[in-house]
Amino acid sequence: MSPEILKAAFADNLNFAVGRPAEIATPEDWYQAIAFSVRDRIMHRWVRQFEKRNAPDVRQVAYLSAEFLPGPHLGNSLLNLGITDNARKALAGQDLDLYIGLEEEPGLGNGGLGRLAACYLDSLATLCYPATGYGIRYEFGIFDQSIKDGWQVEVTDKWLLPGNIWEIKRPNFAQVVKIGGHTETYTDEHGAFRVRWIPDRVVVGVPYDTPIVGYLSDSCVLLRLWSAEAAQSFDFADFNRGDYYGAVEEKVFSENISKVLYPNDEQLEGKRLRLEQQYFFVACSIKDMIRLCLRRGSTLERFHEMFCVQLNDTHPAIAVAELMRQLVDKYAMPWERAWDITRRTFSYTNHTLMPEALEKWPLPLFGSVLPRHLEIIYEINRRFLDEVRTRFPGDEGKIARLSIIDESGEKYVRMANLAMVGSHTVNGVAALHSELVKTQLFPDFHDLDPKRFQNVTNGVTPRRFLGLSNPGLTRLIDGRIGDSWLSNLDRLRELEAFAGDVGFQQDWMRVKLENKTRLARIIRDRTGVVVDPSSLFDIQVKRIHEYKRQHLNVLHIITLYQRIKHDPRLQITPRTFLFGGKAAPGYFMAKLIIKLINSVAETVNQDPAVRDLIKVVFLPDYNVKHAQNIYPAADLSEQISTAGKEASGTGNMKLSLNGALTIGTLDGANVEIREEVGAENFFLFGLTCEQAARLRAGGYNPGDYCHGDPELRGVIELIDSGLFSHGDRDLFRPITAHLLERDDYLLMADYRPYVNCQQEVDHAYRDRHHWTRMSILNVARMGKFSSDRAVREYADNIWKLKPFAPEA
Ligand code: CR1
Repeated sequence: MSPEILKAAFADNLNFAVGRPAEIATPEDWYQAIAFSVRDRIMHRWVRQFEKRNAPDVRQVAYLSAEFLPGPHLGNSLLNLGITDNARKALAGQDLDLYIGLEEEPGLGNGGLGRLAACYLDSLATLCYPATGYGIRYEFGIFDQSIKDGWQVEVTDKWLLPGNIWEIKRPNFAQVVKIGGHTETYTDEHGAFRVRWIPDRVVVGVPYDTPIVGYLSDSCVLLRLWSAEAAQSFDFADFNRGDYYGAVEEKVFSENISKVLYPNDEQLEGKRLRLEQQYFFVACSIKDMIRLCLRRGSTLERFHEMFCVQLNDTHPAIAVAELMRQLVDKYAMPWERAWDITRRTFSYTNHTLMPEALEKWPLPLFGSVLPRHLEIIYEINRRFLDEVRTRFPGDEGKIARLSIIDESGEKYVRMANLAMVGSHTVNGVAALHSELVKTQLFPDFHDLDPKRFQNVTNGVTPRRFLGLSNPGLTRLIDGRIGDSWLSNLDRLRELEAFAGDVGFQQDWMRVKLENKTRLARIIRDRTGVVVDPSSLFDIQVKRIHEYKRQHLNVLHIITLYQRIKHDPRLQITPRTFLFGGKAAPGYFMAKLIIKLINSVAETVNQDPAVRDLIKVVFLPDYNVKHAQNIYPAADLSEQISTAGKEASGTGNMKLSLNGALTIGTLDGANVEIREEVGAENFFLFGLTCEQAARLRAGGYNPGDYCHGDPELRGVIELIDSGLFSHGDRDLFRPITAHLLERDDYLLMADYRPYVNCQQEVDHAYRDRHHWTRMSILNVARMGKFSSDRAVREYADNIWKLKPFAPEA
């Protein structure tokens, strides 16, 4: 697409879609004109694909996810369409990056799980797989984070306020969803015994479609997000009776369902509204698939041949019961046949072993929202447990553990068990995690049917996280190995040949320094802290969680601070410690960790004795947009979770892909990253998962580690002294007390190995050529962690899905 054509398109859209004369157009107007022009081109591909997509033999994947975190669309769509340079030319003299930067991102996810879903859509589109991502169009996404006096403050995310150019409302495909009420039995016209559900509320789900274009692929996938609307805007019956406000209230009540994303990451929120959200988007999506299936002239007998449905964690697991309800209650299919179709349709990805994340719903709550589904679940469970009993007669313990209903105390519906029973395949998200899914999480299901268990190690899209975010490095790589690596990441391996090339190393260092300089400017503008771009950028960005151990990083910072204070002539590698991440609003310890980071930052950054050797920064409001500025500037990637706790991690992949070296534990995908890049190019420390388990089993006493290590004791005492809290000795006591008394995440045990490993990092960074060689090798060996590889594995091994056209 030539610059001239784009120029005309921008002018047309400024005129016709935005309605502003060029002379007075603001940057926001220009952003809109460009976005409309890009959307036009995406829509053109979407329409062109219509026939292919709707051919009778095309099977497609529906990716059901309560969260999608795509990031701003404009920059990525320009890149994927291959028109960034021409758009720049078309704008002759205007700043395209400024316009790109104006876009609000759809923050419809918490962290890794939602971002993974977005990476998979990018790869599905790029690889020409027929796919739809189904989710919720939250009016308010994940809160914006600001920092006041060191504390996190949550601000409502009003992402829709400026309007959203990328979505198209499709009222004609709206679906009605029932909620609450009771069930009745009746006999149908053939004399068969049937059940009907009389709800006490109905809401309408209206889909908003965002087409996602693949990288240079001519192909699109759809992100279809459901928004809740009142069944009728005004209930005129009430209105006529004079209950005007009652009618409006009902409307507000219905629209609540898609109002706000629950801001918990790996923490169950057992609220009625959350269950309603889950059911709402699942019911709309299943009905949408049934509609498409029938429209394409197929019968529901073939539903599983037309659709495979991936459950992104247990949030959409109610889909198992909903498909059964549709097939049995609405379409009068015999139970056995419906169950066979259901089992062939679903597969389930587990994303966490954290017990507090495993979803379960109190039975009374579940029954009051979904009375018919509860009955269906009882029946699924009865048949399933009968089977189990024949295989393991008399093993009541096993039966209790496998049951979808937890009856050990207060009764619950276990969503993971429902997902397991209703799926043909379950997978974990990294090799280690998938093993733990078998041995720790679902050992009884594994005994029952080991073939059902698979692993698909996560991946990330190199388009957004290298091509778009790191243009400097992209150009440098292009210059050596050509540009086809963005769609074939294994080709990065050709960079190995240049790892020792001094000229290439210098270019590599120059690009890194440019990226760090840019980030330093952002840090100064957003926090006022001045950091030195030539210092080692040590970065930990991710949700704040005790198992991710941001506070272990802080213990290291205080250790260095203490050493510098004790020895005024100490020479260490100057470092900038950068943190970013949100804490769940109700997670006290995580919020206190943010306060601790900011308090240590305040003290350390201002102390002249530190001689600027270390700087500590907490960059507020970590999101996809900010992440894109941070990854390219990282020297060191902190992946320091307690072994066995991080299912995979994906930030670890993005940082490594941008040339950061990792300091990390043998956890999640770190294990495979280390295997790929080579142990000599990875800073490993800490307990393994088995060692951690043994330590806990033997009666772990964290206090012993502290007392046996004077430096560690000094660090804890310094926190407790009030030095970082204006004399308040109690402020951080919940953290230090927990570390000394319980230390669930084994910081005390891992402290010394971590600090020693950091010393190796310090030394290694002084040899810049060697460091740069390691950095190049990290990038060269990241091929495995492309989401293209992951999506192909899902397609080949789980979905049995074929791309539209054979790949070139
Ligand atoms: C895991 O904690 C993983 C992502 C994506 C998260 C993280 O290690 O990379 O999923 N889990 O698979 C999660 O959000 C609800 O669970």
